[in-house]
Amino acid sequence: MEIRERVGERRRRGAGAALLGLVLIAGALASGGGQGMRTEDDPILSSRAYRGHENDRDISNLVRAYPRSVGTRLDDCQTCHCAGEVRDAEGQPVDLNPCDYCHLVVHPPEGWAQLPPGFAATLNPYGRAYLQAGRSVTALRAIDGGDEDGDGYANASEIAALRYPGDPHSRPGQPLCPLVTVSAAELRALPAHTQFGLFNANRQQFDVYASYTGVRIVDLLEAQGVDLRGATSVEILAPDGYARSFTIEHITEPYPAQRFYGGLGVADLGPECALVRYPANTYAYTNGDTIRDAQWHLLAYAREGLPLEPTRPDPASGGIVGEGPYRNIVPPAAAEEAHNRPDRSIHHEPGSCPAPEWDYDAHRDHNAGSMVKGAVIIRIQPMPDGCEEFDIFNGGWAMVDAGQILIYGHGVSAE
Ligand SMILES: [Ca+2]
Ligand SMILES: [Ca+2]
Ligand SMILES: [Ca+2]
Repeated sequence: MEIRERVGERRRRGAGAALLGLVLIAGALASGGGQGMRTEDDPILSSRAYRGHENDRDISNLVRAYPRSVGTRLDDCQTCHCAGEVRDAEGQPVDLNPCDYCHLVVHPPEGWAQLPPGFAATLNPYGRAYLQAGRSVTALRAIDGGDEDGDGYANASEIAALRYPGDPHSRPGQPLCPLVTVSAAELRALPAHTQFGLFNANRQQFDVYASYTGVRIVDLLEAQGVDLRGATSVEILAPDGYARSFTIEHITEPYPAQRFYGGLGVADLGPECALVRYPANTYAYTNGDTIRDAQWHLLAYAREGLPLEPTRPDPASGGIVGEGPYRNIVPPAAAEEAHNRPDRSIHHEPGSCPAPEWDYDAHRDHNAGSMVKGAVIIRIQPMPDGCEEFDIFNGGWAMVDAGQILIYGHGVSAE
């Protein structure tokens, strides 16, 4: 499922710009590695665990100019990059967070319109000023006194208060937006739902069938008194900066029934040509069977009946390991059933294996990427005016450790 927010009327919110996905973009604020201790003599480097940018130049400049920003919410791409609205293949407006918006420059979806024409178009006013001033530590200092986003606060004042200098909805002195905290015990007290289904990956050799247990997100929101009337999207965020956006329908309505596709594992096609990993228990389904479980957007806490391994940063790879304590489960949802089947990796040479009908197909719903490992925040757009959102970069990993979920945004009242 791609990120889609079919919304008639929307406003660009500061918090909307805070939605972060994986970031691959040259020239974007880059991710550093690890969160080790540093000494006076060490160069100040970004603390972001997620690696993916071409280089660390811009984020290193920011944290050198403003050492207190290391490891804060400012130590990230959205300090200089903006969200954006585009049109999907059906002409519907789609609101994208800064990462997904910037990715369109490299990976423009077929038939989409109003895409950013280049990286420069993905910069917010602060990012543009930095670029124009020379894209250096000196450049950042030179624009210290400016108010690029026009919210009445100088860039340096905003940065000192850990607010976004390129986003007028983020301002020093704002209170935290109303939020609710859901404990592990509270989550497990809600009705549990188990569903078996497909994880279709783009790049990995293997797609996976697995059984996840958790709480339907719609049930979780209802139990917390969240009023979804007027909401324009629901976003799932993790502390490593990964986030995905979903339409309200993706939360409140069931997904299409799934079929089971057997005979695609190593035992069937050999180690080179196999494309699916099956769990020990496949519930006696045979190829083509309809899976009995109703398919919903879940917040899962168990896989094959076992608690999910907590997510943690892996400095060696720059990525993460684990997937828990919570992960949102998003079933395939293409309109055509044939697009909800597994396929081989995008890196697989087409036609080089038997059963080429299972070779990579861009039309299939590669739903695995929509499932956020280490999900700790459910944010509902549009964000209310005049308040600041929770700082996931400082507080997110502690929530992973505690097994907590935070919910905030549109329709959320304080606890
Ligand atoms: Ca400002
Ligand atoms: Ca601001
Ligand atoms: Ca696949």
